Amino acid sequence: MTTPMTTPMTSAYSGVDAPRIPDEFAERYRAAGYWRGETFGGMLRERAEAHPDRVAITDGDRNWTYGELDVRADRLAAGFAARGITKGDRVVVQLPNIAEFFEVVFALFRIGALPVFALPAHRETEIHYFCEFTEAVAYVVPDRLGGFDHRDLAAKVRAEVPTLRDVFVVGDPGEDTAHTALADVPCEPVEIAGPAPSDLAFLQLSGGSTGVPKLIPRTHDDYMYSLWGSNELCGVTEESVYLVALPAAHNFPLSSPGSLGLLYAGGRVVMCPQPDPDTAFPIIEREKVTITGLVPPLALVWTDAGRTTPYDISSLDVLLVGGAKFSEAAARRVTPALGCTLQQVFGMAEGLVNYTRLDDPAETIVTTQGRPISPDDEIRIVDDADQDVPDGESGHLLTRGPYTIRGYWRAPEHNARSFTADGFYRTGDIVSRTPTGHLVVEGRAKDQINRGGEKIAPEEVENIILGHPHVHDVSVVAVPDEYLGERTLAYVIPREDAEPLKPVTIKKFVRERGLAAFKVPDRVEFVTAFPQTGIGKVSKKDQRTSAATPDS
Ligand code: OOB
Repeated sequence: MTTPMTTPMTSAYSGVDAPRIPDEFAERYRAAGYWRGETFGGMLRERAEAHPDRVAITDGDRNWTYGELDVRADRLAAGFAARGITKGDRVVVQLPNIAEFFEVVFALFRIGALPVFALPAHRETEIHYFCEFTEAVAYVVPDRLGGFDHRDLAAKVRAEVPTLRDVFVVGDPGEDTAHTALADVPCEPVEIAGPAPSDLAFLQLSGGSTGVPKLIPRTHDDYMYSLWGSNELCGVTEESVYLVALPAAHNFPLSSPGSLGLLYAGGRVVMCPQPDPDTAFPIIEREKVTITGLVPPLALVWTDAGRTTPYDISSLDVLLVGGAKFSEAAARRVTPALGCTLQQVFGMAEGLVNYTRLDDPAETIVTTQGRPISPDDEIRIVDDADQDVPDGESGHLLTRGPYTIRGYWRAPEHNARSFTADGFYRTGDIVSRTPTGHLVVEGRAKDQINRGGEKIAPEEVENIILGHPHVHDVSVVAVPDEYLGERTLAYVIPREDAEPLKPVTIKKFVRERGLAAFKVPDRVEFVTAFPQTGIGKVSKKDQRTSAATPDS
């Protein structure tokens, strides 16, 4: 076995690929104690040394202790390094909720290579883009998932993206390399120059409102603060047991406080393969889960099931709900049905996370989306001209702070629009603030659809549909939906000489182009023209209104 010697580098992330938090702010955040100078690799090592035999990850019948996870991450880091993966390299990771997710990402963290967190639902269009845009050197996949063969997808993408040297498979590798084979290869101990705390740790995906998802560069320092800051507000201790019910790679189950928060606290992370109550409730009973996070549609399903479930879910203390607006009526039902405290969370992969506090009055918990983690999270609520609105009024939410990015990765033009000159991130959310400083999400200014917490950039779907030979024009909008909050509707203008089109033809076309299933329009309607705004742009507002009106 090899144990990589990890020597933390002092050279910090230079900021060539994305604007970094300016030095004067970084100094302030360090002096305030937010940035503790830790790295993910070092954090795991410390926990493993402090309590090697405590269980870190439970996945079915498998229980990996902190000691075991640490050794596994080391071995795999040595294997990755032996394949030429080095600090700063990008590796697209697309794994489901399995223990190996942590083995892989901690191995990459140790090296200082950057995981690019793809979701299991992503397909060829997205994966090709992530690999090509980040010039990824490797792609880590499961063998098959839900009837889909990720090795076939990997083979296609590898043929198209020259930088992609390796595909590593968790499971049956087929013609690629098993991740276990990597860890088994005997090799000389390798000297790995690990990352510095101010270096990038990974690239997270933005929900996006443009044709392609933007990549979010997070550093060890800043992300680690969001973890321990969340732990304090969510009551996480080494006794806590967190259920990863949402896709593990998403920012919410990863860090709010999520699996990484739990590992930071020395608690236990339990993997849940599917988030439905029939799968999750028996796991909660068996593993005595104390805390988990859900998007609103799932919270509704859990609340309904909780009233009559035969399983004992009384260990559950805290249910976090976020990712999309949780209606007040639904929020009121959580505690009576599930017997736990509701904590609303309004966060974003770009940084800022707001929580209702566990000891907030019940009314605050059900009517607001919480307040920021940090006293140094700066919040501005402004009108269309960037002027601050009076307290209590709605406006655009701008934010800057110790764990919010100053720019996307390799996207200078987009950054000029998404950030103010003095570094505030334009969240695209419309909010108001209560006298206690709690935020209430009132709406959204960005052209994005929030389908039960899954974000869809209409432009990305429109670009695909425009590729259909019989389509003249298309506009994708949100339609209100009782269960998901919003669903998607594609208004399509067929070409004049087109063969008659059916909704199913368009949906099939989008699916075949290799887009995640949640982005396939729920409804397709054919029209002869789009409503226009005064200056001749497509009026999505009018389209949304007519879509929301029955029998329009
Ligand atoms: C979370 O992160 P993202 O990056 O997938 O999406 C961020 C966006 C926000 O800008 C907002 O538009 C929406 O999702 N959102 C909410 C919300 N939480 C997120 N809108 C209304 N109410 C809420 N409670 O979704 C995310 C990241 C960390 C923790 C929780 C959620």
